[in-house]
Amino acid sequence: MIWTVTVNPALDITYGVSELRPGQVHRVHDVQVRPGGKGLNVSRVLAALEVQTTATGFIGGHAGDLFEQLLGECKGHSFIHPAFVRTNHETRRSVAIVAQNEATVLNEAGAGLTEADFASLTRTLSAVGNSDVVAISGSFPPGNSDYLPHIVKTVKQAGGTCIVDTSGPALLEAAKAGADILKPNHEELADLTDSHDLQRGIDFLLGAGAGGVVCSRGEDGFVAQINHGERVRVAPPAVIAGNPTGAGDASVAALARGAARDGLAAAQDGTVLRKWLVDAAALAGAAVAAPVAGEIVMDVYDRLLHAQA
Ligand code: TA6
Repeated sequence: MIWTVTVNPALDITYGVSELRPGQVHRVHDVQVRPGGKGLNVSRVLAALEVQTTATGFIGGHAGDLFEQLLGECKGHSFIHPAFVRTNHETRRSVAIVAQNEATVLNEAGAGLTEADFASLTRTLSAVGNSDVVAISGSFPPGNSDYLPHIVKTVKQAGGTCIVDTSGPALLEAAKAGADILKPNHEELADLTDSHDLQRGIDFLLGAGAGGVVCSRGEDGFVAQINHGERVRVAPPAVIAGNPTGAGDASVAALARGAARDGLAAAQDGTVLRKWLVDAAALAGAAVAAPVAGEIVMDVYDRLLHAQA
């Protein structure tokens, strides 16, 4: 089973405008509302590929009720087993304003969670099995990022494979806790090591305890290394125009599916890791082609996948 953990999910509101002019009044020509957050978007992309996942994290309040309702109605919902922990805090919103193939994203911080909330999540994750893959993706509410290492250790103690997509100090803490794959983007990696030398960043996180690092570089694709295995670079075969929000989530979906199918150790072999990254590049491009985060355009996915064959 693949699990996704979204500690800070969001009601994703996507506004389409013809042009974004700060300080001006805009007429929104399209509104989309979806259950979002990086981890749930991983589940939604995998659902589009008919891969079952269990989605957990925290939801609450009226926004949490709407989140739950929309999750039950979204494309592929039958492939997503919801196991969210209800809290007293209102689920936040994330607004993406899309104009001329560019997204301006406004992410609310989310409400702080309690020890009891995280104890409930730990109980939920006690069902993780030793062949399961767990993707922990997205931000943590203010004051809660210290819980990330605990979640990583809970997954590892259950024998699961842990993929973490986060940023800032939490990235290093996840490495120290033994996360199996970290998926920073190149800016997040540069911030961590104060250097644009990506290999230096990868070596730093591997040395800190991470099992592997997959660094996403937008239109330049990925550079990755699992343990002391071969370093692999993959560039997408084409640049897709569209809404870039959710592309990173789609790449995490590819890594989770690869790890569940082949096992983490197999990706020390550059051939296997390249297969994962080619899939990640194709899914990321298919996500950009979709109007909202968490969805993919299958025709674009197929075209990008076969262009790299
Ligand atoms: O990557 C896109 C997205 O998942 C949006 O759906 C929105 O929920 C946002 O990112 C949340 O990002 P954050 O880093 O705040 O968890």
